[in-house]
Amino acid sequence: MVGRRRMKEVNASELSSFLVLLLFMLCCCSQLSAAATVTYDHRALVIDGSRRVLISGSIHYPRSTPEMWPDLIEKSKNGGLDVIETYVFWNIHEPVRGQYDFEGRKDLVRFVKTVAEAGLYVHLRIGPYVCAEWNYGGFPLWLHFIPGIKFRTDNEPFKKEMQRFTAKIVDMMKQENLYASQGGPIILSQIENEYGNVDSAYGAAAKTYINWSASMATSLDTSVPWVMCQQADAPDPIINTCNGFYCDQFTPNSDKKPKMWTENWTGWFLAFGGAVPYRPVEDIAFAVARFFQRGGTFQNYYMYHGGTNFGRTTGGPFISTSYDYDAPIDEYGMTRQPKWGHLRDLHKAIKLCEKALVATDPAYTSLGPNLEAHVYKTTSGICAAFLANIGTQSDATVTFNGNTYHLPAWSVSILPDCQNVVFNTAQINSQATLSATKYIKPYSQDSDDIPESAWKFVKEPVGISKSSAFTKVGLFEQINTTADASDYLWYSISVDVTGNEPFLFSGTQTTLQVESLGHVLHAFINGQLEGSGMGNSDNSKVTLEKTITLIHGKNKIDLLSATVGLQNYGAFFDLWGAGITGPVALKGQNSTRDLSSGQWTYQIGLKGEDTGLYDNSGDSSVWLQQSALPKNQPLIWYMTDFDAPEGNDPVAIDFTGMGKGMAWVNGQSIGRYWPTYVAPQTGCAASCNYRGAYSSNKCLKNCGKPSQILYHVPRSMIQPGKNKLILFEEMGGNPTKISFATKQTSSICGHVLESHPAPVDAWKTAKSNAPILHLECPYPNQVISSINFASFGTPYGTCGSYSHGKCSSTGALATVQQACVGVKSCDVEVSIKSFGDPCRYTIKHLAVEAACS
Ligand SMILES: *[C@@H]1O[C@H](CO)[C@@H](O)[C@H](O)[C@H]1NC(C)=O
Ligand SMILES: *[C@@H]1O[C@H](CO)[C@@H](O)[C@H](O)[C@H]1NC(C)=O
Ligand SMILES: *[C@@H]1O[C@H](CO)[C@@H](O)[C@H](O)[C@H]1NC(C)=O
Ligand SMILES: CC(=O)N[C@H]1CO[C@H](CO)[C@@H](O)[C@@H]1O
Repeated sequence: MVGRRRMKEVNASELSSFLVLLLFMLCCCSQLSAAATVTYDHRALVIDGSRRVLISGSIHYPRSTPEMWPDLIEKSKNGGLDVIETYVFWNIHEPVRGQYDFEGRKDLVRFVKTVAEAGLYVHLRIGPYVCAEWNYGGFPLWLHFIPGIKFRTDNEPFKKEMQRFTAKIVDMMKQENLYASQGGPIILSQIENEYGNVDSAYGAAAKTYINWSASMATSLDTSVPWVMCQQADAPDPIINTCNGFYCDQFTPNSDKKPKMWTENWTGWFLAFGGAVPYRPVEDIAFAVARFFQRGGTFQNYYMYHGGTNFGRTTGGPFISTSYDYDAPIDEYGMTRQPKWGHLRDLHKAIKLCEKALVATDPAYTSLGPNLEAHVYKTTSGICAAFLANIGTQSDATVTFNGNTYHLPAWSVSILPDCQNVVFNTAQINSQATLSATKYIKPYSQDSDDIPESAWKFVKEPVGISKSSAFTKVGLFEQINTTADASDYLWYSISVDVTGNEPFLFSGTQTTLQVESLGHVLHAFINGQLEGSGMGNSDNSKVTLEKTITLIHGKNKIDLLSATVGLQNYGAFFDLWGAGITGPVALKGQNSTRDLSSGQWTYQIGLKGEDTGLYDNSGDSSVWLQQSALPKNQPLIWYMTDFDAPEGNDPVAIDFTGMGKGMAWVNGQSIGRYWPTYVAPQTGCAASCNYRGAYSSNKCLKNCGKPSQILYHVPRSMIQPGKNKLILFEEMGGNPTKISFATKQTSSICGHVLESHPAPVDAWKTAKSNAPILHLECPYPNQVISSINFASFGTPYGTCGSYSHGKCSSTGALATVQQACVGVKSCDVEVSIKSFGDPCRYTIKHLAVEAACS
């Protein structure tokens, strides 16, 4: 309307500049409409003719919900990412050959568009082998049954399917105009995945397969570069890239390709039965800074948000349902602090160096043993420097360009003007947070637990109960038999006993011996659970030996074998077996009866899986409600209603009391639960020294405790009012012990030394050089309500447990209260100017703990 009224008065030239402006605004407001060319040279990816320093992070779309995506991507953008990387998960998109599914969490196009709307780029790693701790590495199970197929090698049936799916995804992206050349966000794509780690096992065919993969991908004509990670011999024009905890020593296989890091592990994945791995942020920041110090221009965090393995998507065996990964955004979508903030500060510091980084290769000078300077300096005088102390023991003072700098051990300082330090990887300025798990009442306002009377149940029959069961001679491998249609396979046989059999001792006792490839085994004799066994993520095999008592006459032996995620990594991982391959025997003192080649009856899956118990879609009259709810008995389905938790905080279920099984909320699987699988007692340390090379078992916590007790229920799975929770309990548990919780940030903390650099934001604009302690409430409508601790001097401890040291300024609490209480965020200068000097000649620090409400 405004436009039309003005139109009368404007002349032609004004009109045309108005139109140009309009066009310009349209192009800038939506990344989807600005076409860009993407190429590369030896320094960097080149977008529209400019070399770029790009920070990327992995978010796997099916590991969260479409409702979570915008917030996760916004937090990634605020954390300083330019690119979101995701794999494409073939097996969820094509569960049956030729039948595609791109709905809900599988809506790849929506995910890519959500990233574009935030103004970020996408690195689409199609694979289609993805590893990713994902079931069967992302391959659909039906692939295994194609005659003559051999995975990931020069095999026609395999190549045909791989090409078909890759082309399908590329076409889909093209149709939606999602490639950069079409104005979309995709600037990079990946074919295959870490094949170089295993290719020697595939012999000469590996070489021809990789050449074929490269030319197949290139022929799809995406107009953006392709990469292969961990593939030293990636043929031109494919860029070979590095994956690992550190990639600074990596060089690409051609001086025409840039140094790119496609997987930097921000933490590590959790397995059922394992302790919880974490990676200190000082070490990740060190690894990233070292990468850019030594010539890198593109790096990706694996994972930036790990998320959840819903349903039966975990790889394995034994990958847990949580895929939190100790990532900068936690499983629930909350920023993990100070990891997220410290890396954000690092990204800002690196971006301040971008002009110098893209202009030239670094020049290296040694500043002493373990002390390195890399300088990016252009002829026009732009200069950026990275100073590193790669020693693990002692801090150092170095002289560089005539100035002296303090370099803590295992740290990098970034100098965007070759003079002033804006960031040191070991000096954290950003705030920490303490997150709390708040237990809530899920049922009614007067009851803490869901009362026993609110539970209904159905007993899953022991042994064969389905008409589709079949009998065969001998023991069959499980995955070949079930095609992974279910975790479960029953192996049943009956044995007649007269009492005189040589495999009996003391009456009708005998030893049942079962050997299984795993992953979990339950042995029932005449309907009773007699023993269970399970493997672990290192060795999935199970051996069960158990003295049992048989009866005269016919004895039923029902063995239930369960998988916990199919193998996703290693040469020929697709041929790993599972299930009971024998022997199965009854052993007496002198004589053994081998049942392995007997007549076995097989049942794939549970009866309740067939009749729709998990989403209550079948006959609801089968659910029983009795005064005595069966507890601690195997093979029970449970159902109850719960109230939608108030508010918007992320929701978790605490499965304390349960054994092992699967849970569904309103018909959607939130994954396998297994709170009884406890991590080993040893291997954890009270604290983890970030100095020195990291490895996946260096920093572990939670030893002797359940690997996973809390399970994420995304808000979008919960409806207002009543909600249905259904469980299948395999081993035995007490569902009345289950509790509900929400995840919250309970405190925010800062701990900054007066020797830290000033905030990177204040570069060149700050009035003083002093570092700043910045506090900010996590939610939009909150303000800082109280300061629970403040000390300037030598306080010690961590967020939630700070204590005053020998030296402490008396007015610190009042000063911080004055600056912070009642506002959403505050900045406090960490210097004697603000606090006075409680102890001269000592380096002082400010520690603050605050609450928001
Ligand atoms: C693979 O391609 C490279 C060039 O890209 C060539 O040198 C090599 O001989 C090829 N290898 C095979 C086994 O075809
Ligand atoms: C599965 O079946 C295929 C084809 O029948 C066979 O080659 C393979 O060895 C079987 N796998 C296992 C683990 O038994
Ligand atoms: C088993 O062997 C031992 C010694 O060889 C013998 O004494 C015993 O009677 C045998 N038991 C059975 C049940 O055959
Ligand atoms: C070589 C190696 O261990 N690669 C792993 C890197 O990390 C990703 C994600 O955890 C795994 O999928 C790879 O197997």
